[in-house]
Amino acid sequence: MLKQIDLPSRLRSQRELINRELERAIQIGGPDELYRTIRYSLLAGGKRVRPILCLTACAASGGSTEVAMPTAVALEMLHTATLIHDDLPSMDNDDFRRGRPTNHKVFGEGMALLAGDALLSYSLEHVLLHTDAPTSRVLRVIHTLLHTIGIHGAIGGQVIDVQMADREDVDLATLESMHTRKTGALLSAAVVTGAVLGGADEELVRRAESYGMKIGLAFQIIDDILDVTSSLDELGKTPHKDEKQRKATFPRLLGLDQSRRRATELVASAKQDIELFGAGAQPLCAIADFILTRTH
Ligand code: GRG
Repeated sequence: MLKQIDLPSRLRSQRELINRELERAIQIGGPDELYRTIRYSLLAGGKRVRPILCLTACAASGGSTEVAMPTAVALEMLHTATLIHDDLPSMDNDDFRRGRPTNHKVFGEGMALLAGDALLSYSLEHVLLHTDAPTSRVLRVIHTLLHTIGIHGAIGGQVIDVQMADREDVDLATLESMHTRKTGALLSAAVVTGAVLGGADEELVRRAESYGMKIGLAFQIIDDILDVTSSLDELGKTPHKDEKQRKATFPRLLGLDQSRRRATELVASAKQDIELFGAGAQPLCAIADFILTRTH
């Protein structure tokens, strides 16, 4: 019989560890204003789901926290870069993020753009400079991260998002394709890079990728649901934004109940994908369940 995991305290201690590492990783000098702009968004809280997934997948594959930490930190930098850019007036045009005014509201659009760019390039540099692992694994991590944010990942997904604005005829396939790129790809990359650094074989990496894509889409469905059902205090960002912008969302296309059912099915299927990890699957399953029950 497997020991039950105390997920809340595990998440809390991993978040603290990651926050300490982020604070350390970002002491890089450079222009003061850029440094302040980066810190403002990177150290503003956040659930740290992507780095936690990376550390957990690495441990499930037999690797150490140390070997995965530079990539875990890089994933949070990349995620923060996408949030800063996503909030810009030319994109989603948001005023609040992580419980405070968005980056461009405080530092202006130019600095916000540059902070995102700087996080993007520095994240990859950080992995290269600090990962103590075989070169082939480090190169695979770098390739996975680049692919994930590039044309076939977050940037490609954002293009679909921009093109979808004001369109009333968006179907479920287009919506899923966009979120697979925008949200699913980075969550999946977190699990894949963790597994690669932990020394998982190809079959396990494939399973990790499939699990990551499914929990990534479920994460986005819950995000859409929370936009309808939560408050600014709970979310740390503006609620009912999708409705106001007449955006295509899962609740709009499927309704709340059906959306929740779809997320539940995805999580159940993701958990099956990783059974091959044996005992190591348990914390990954607990994180998948957390994604369904999260309140912000
Ligand atoms: C390459 C810099 C760069 C950008 C690519 C702008 C853009 C193009 C993509 C946007 C991707 C994006 C922001 C998707 C939304 C993903 C999502 C559900 C974010 C919320 O994540 P949480 O809930 O946030 O984990 P916290 O604050 O907890 O970290």
